[in-house]
Amino acid sequence: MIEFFTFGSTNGHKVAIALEELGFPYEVRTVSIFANEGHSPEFLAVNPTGKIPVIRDREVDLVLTESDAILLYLADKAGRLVPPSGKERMRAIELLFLQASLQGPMFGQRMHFSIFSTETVPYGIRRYEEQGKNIDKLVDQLLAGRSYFLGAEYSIVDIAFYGWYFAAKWAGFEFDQHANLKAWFERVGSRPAVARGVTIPSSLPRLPARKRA
Ligand SMILES: N[C@@H](CCC(=O)N[C@@H](CS)C(=O)NCC(=O)O)C(=O)O
Repeated sequence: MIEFFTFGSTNGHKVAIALEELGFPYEVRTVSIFANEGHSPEFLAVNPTGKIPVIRDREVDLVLTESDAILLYLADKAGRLVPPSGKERMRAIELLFLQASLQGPMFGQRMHFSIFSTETVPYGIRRYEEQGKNIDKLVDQLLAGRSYFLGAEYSIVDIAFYGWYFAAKWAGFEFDQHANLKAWFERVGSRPAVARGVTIPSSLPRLPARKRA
């Protein structure tokens, strides 16, 4: 059994989608970020960063943090949704690093400055909205001539990128002018496991109005 510490937010939804796709039995432990439960002594003992998602795989006594590391672990455990070896596997890992080091942090800062910040900081809004647009352009190029990031096969790379695109759309950051990205977003979103995953343990919250620089 897998214990899944999560919340209704982007990085949690990525892991929820993977668990639903792969069909592992799991138990949800909701950690409310809004109530600061991630910083309780009990949760900090599980993950010192205070962040979700985290899984505990009781079968092998493993606690794992970082959403993309968790996606890779679950896909390897199931033997599905990631190439098992060779150049294709390295490409998948390269794209997971790209997601975790570029799309996640930049979209996260954009969400912070344009939506959640209690102050209006025009430089922060401009910088991260610009970064977001550059990433949309890059992702559109990466998806040119292919249905999914790795080609014809849906994989955990799609799940990794989908989490933040789902939140971007929710927050009103449009990317429909990029035809490859738009078609991929709809293709991935039409999967039943994806539709379920973005509601586990709850949907994204209603957001404050978007700020303008
Ligand atoms: N790099 C981490 C980021 C995790 C993350 O930022 N989680 C957010 C929710 S989506 C969180 O727990 N925020 C609460 C906090 O930072 O205190 C991952 O990919 O898992």
